[in-house]
Amino acid sequence: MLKIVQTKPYSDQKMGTGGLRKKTKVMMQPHYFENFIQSIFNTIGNLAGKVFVVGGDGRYYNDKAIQQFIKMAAANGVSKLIIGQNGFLSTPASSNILLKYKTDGGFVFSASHNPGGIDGDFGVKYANETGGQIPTSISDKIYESTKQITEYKIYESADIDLSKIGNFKLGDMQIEVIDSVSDYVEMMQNIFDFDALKQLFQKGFSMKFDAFNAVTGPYAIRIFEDILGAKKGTVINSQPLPDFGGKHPDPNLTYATELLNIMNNPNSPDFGAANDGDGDRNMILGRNFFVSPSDSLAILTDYYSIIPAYKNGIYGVAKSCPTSTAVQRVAKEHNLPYYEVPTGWKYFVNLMDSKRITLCGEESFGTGSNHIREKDGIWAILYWLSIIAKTGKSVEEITREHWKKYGRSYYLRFDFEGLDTSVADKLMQDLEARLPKLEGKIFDNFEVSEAHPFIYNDPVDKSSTKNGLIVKFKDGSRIVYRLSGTGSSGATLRVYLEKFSKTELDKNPRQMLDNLLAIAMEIAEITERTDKKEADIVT
Ligand code: G16
Repeated sequence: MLKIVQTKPYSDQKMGTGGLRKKTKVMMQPHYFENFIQSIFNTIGNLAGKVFVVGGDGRYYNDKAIQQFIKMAAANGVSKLIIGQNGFLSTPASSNILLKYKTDGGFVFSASHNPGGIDGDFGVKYANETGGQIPTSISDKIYESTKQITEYKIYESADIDLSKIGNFKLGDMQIEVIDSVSDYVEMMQNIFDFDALKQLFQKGFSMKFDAFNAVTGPYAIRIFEDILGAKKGTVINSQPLPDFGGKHPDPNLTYATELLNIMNNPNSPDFGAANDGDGDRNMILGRNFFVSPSDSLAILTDYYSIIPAYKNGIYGVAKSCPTSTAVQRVAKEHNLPYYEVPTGWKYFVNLMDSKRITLCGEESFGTGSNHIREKDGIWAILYWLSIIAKTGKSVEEITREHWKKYGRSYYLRFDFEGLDTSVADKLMQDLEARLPKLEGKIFDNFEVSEAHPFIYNDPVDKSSTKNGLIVKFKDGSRIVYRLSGTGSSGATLRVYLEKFSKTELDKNPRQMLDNLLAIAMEIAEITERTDKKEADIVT
């Protein structure tokens, strides 16, 4: 039975860098989730004939949210939903299904790398027919709609059993429950040479993959263990759990401690990797060796010609502004068009759709290509394995060779977390106002060559976006400041540091960047304004 529920707006439903992300308990407030979904439906308009892909990363409240979503979609006149079995779909798998079956959009219920559970975070990522998350012009309209909502529509009915693959109906709406993994596997088989990868494992190559008890476990087991023949037990924490087993599913040097402990000893496997909660981020490790995401993008680009899907050439390459300049040097060497966009995968989508780029990546552990319109964690791992299979070299050897050829961008990100939003906003505003006066100033041995906000003019839709503040120095070093757009409360100031060296290739990044860190703290008056003497997280 169709029901119309009266509701009142919430004032805080503005999407950030990757959809709406909130504390789980905030999302569970009466009508909160429903208001947001109805606002998206209202913004889309006529839903007759529309088909959407739906899934999530298995975190707490996923099951309830998906059932509510199904009932609201039916009540709003959606024609069909394609849903991952048990409600599971990784973000890259969802983008693939969305494009493969030419649907009108996709919903992934995930707060990505943020912790799950009732005391953790919950989120909604919404992609449109491009396969990528919606541009700001649309998310602004949705936000306006959330501020005016008075009612939502929902079907009153029993829950749909999502454990069974097959076709179902709710009212006039069709529901197809699909295997969450098989379309994704087929796509990977079309990109990479699976026979070469099988041979690698046959030769005794060993690896560990940490799925953090989130959505990628079933994908990783199917691909690495069942198909490629990696040893059973290669995938750890493979069972998706509502609270991720208490783990923080953020693949970086701070949170992937279990995997780092496995990899940081002389008898470790040859290769280590992890994905985040919804499977779009990746971390790459060798034996006792970490590959920074910026270097990873540069190395993948350098080797594009060994990958079957890219061997005939790639359009170009892009990175987000705070990501290190390593890939820019590779683009120059290969004569590839090169772009720099604001933080947020959605900014790569126009460049892919207009055939300007094939590969792209970000410092925040995301790499991907135009096979879909999201970053893709398992894709990045298969790409690295392909390079290893082709060259017969270790992760460390491949990375050191890269530095030898191109020089090394020492790179780290410092996060100052839990800041009062007004303090953080004021810090950025005042810093922006001071930037013009910085040019020519000398701090320690560093002379400022440029200081300005990062402004991106999209070559396709002609929109203009300002995100982050850049201070560049004469020797090529850079500081980038920006506020995170993925937190669920308060503000996080991110300070990204990069120092390039052509000759010093074997230093400790922290030591190489220490002076620059002190300068970055001084320029932005971080301690005076936030009381923080050091960053909370360094990645
Ligand atoms: C999201 C976006 C990424 C972006 C990241 C940045 O990632 O999809 O493109 O790099 O946020 O986060 P922040 O604004 O906190 O720096 P995800 O994996 O959280 O969806």
